[in-house]
Amino acid sequence: MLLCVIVSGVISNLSSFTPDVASITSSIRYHAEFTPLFSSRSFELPEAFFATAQSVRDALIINWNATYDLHEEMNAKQTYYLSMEFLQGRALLNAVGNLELTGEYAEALGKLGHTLEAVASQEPDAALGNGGLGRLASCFLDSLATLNYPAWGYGLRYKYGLFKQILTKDGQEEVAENWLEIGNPWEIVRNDISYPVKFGGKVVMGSDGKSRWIGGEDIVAVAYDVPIPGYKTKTTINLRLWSTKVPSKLLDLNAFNAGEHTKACEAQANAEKICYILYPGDESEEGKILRLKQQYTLCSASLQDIITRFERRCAGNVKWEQFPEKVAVQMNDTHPTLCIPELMRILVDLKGKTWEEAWSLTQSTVAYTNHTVLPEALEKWSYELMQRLLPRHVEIIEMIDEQLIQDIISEYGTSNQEMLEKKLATMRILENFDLPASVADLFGKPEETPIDETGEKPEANNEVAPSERDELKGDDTQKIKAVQEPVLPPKMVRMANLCVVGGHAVNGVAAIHSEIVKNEVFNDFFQLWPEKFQNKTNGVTPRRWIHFCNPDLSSVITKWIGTEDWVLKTEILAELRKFADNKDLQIEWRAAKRSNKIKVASFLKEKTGYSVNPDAMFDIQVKRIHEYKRQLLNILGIVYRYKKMKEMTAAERKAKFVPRVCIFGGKAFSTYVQAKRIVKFITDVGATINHDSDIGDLLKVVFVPDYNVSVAELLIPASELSQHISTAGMEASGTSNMKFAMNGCMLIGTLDGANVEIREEVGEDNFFLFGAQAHEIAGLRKERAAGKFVSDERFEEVKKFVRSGVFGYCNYDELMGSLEGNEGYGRADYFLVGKDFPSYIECQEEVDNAYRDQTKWTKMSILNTAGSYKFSSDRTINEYAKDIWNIEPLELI
Ligand code: B1H
Repeated sequence: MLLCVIVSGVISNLSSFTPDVASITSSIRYHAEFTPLFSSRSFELPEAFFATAQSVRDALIINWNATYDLHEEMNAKQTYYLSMEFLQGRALLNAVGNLELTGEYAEALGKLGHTLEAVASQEPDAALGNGGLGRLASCFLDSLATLNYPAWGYGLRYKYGLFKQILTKDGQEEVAENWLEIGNPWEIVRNDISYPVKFGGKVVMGSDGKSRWIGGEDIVAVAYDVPIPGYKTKTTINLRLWSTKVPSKLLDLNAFNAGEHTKACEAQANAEKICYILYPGDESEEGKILRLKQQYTLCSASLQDIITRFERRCAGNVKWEQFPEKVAVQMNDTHPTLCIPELMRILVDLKGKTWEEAWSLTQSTVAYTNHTVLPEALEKWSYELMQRLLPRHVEIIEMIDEQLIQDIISEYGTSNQEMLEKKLATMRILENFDLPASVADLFGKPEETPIDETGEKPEANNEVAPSERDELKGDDTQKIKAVQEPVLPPKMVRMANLCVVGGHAVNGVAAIHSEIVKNEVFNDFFQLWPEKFQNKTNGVTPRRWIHFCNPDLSSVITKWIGTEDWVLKTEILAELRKFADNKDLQIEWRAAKRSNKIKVASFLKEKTGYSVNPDAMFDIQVKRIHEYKRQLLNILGIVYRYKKMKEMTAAERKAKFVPRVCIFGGKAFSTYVQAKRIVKFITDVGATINHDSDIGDLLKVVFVPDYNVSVAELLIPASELSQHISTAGMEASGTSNMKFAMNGCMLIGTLDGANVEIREEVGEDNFFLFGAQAHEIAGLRKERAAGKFVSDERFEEVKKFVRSGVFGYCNYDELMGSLEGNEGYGRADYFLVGKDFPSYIECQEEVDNAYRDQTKWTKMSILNTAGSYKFSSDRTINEYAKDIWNIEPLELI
């Protein structure tokens, strides 16, 4: 590791700033006084939050500037993590914790009449992400800073992040969340840093023989910087978020003067709307264009910024061959794929590199992380739409595609045409395209494209995908037309293929997922370039996800292993194994869990009105609502339990079942109808069971509204059982499973994603396993389609019970119907709820039995924390740094 001191006078003066309680108090007072947002006479919680955050920001900026100067001076290789999502959550407690100033800030605020906790709870969550993928990016930033890596994050500054979820009697409703409404004290507007970004226009050939992209719509991306402090280090890295605006020259003053105000501001509104909302639904054409514009804005502005910094650090002697020695770009899923053609465009069109030079630089710089194998989530863009918006990039993609075809041909030869055609059909970046002229003759006589009655070859249809077309319920003329005209499948650009071809490394996010990536999703590429494929099992930051969110348990851990170093070196947690049977530790362990459960009980009361018993088992499933995550399996298990309880006497019920509070949380994508039905169903089941006086504290079902990072920080420390029950092979990794295990929670789960590795680490006796395995899934679906599936009678019983109307009748036919029949995606129980139901409810009985023995359960809980050390994002980041980025830590002293 390189250790460096910056000797500039200004910096050393500022770094001598020591934040004791007195200076923190006066800094908070100062900011309260000079923030024009508030009256200086009032110091209520909102003012206190803002002033405290600004005072913390001052401390961060000193380290942030010093870190920047160090990176500039040392000019070491730097990683840039590009992500459309960063799910940061709240920053205050994390920042003061990382600065090791929690006690000082608590005392200073105490003097000013507030508690740090109450002040911190004023902060809105920064929810610039949907779920695991965005939160992973944020955990990575924390680890990058903590481990002193020269690295930055790049993303978009959405004005509205993930929607706020409200639960009404009709189910989920979405409300826009204006997280910037009171201003964002953490960001630094960089009006000095902006780049032009272009859409549309056309490509012309210049007199120098080079392509030039001209015309179109010009916008500007402006940087907003967010300092990201590391834990117990001065290193404070940068998260640069782009916001879009119109170049001032485009404000139509003439129109404005003529009173046409809307017209005058049209360009401005168009530019600004790019960063309005996180992932606008892409159902409509308009939505698609906006999403592509977002992706390109992120890629173009970030690369221009990276290249400007690279050139500046070369100090007048730019050696492009050194670019990959100074820059690593990581693409978080396919969303920033346009980095590849954009870097090629900049290098070839603007920096005068040859195609070959540019391709070699691009490939050695860029790497790709895959986060999903769900076919519907592997991004494809309409070729026609992309050509309209990014004509030069499409030319470049066509050249990359052609080059790929040549590579495939030279690897496999042309003797086995059938095999070659198959390879090309799956591996090409361009889907549903004829072969380019340069290779077409290698394939003999090309198949005649059918000629329609007008005598012309039909154009590929880019409007409607075949599956959607089948579903169209148009009038008769439409149907007749569809029969008469041979409609070619739409021409698409496969972003994942472009990533695999254009990057030097491709990684999955858990061992089992990376195997599926190699052996199924990208198997043809794996055969061609096995050396590109890697696994990087995800991790979570132990700072936010245990040390700060669970201070009670953290103190117990520190006391028993005799050091707090485990927060940085989680492998020390394994030492807890030695004490797992110790009665005193067990008593303290349970006390910490109980105090967390009491906090959750009062939170649930406040948010839902339901009272729960803190001595019942807290059983939690929190994650995005998706059929593959199988919240439906969980709730049907609860319904079954309820039905059995109702069939028993009070004494029998008490003897058979352990009291449980079943907690759900998660948002359904606004247009995902089936997911919304599941939310509604869970709340309806809760409404019935929670009011049933026969049941009382034996069973409660609570759906926590508006699940987000802060709610997770509250729930996870209080959890005793958590559910990670996806259909095997469908959850790439999962990351909440790691957070729960770290906090001493037992997992019930399938052999999917990171569950597999968690179970290995914590021991199979400390993990409740059930369900079909990934390699069996395809066969089970086939069996089902052939009508061979024999449903368990308990599954039939539970569906019948739901249909009987105990919980009302709303939409339950559709929900139960999705679990029946033999064919169709989203129908015929595609996610195999019925198949796994018997083993799931049997496994839940084992859970009840284990919970009855609290000594045994507490031991299992301790062993979960002890075995969770592998799942620190510090481990993950060290692996990326070594195996993909080739970067070294650089520490400020
Ligand atoms: C994950 C996504 C995702 N995988 C598209 N894919 C999105 C795809 O807005 N979009 O278009 C947003 C997100 N998210 C998750 O990534 C996986 O499902 C989890 O299993 C995994 O733990 C997480 C982090 O790797």
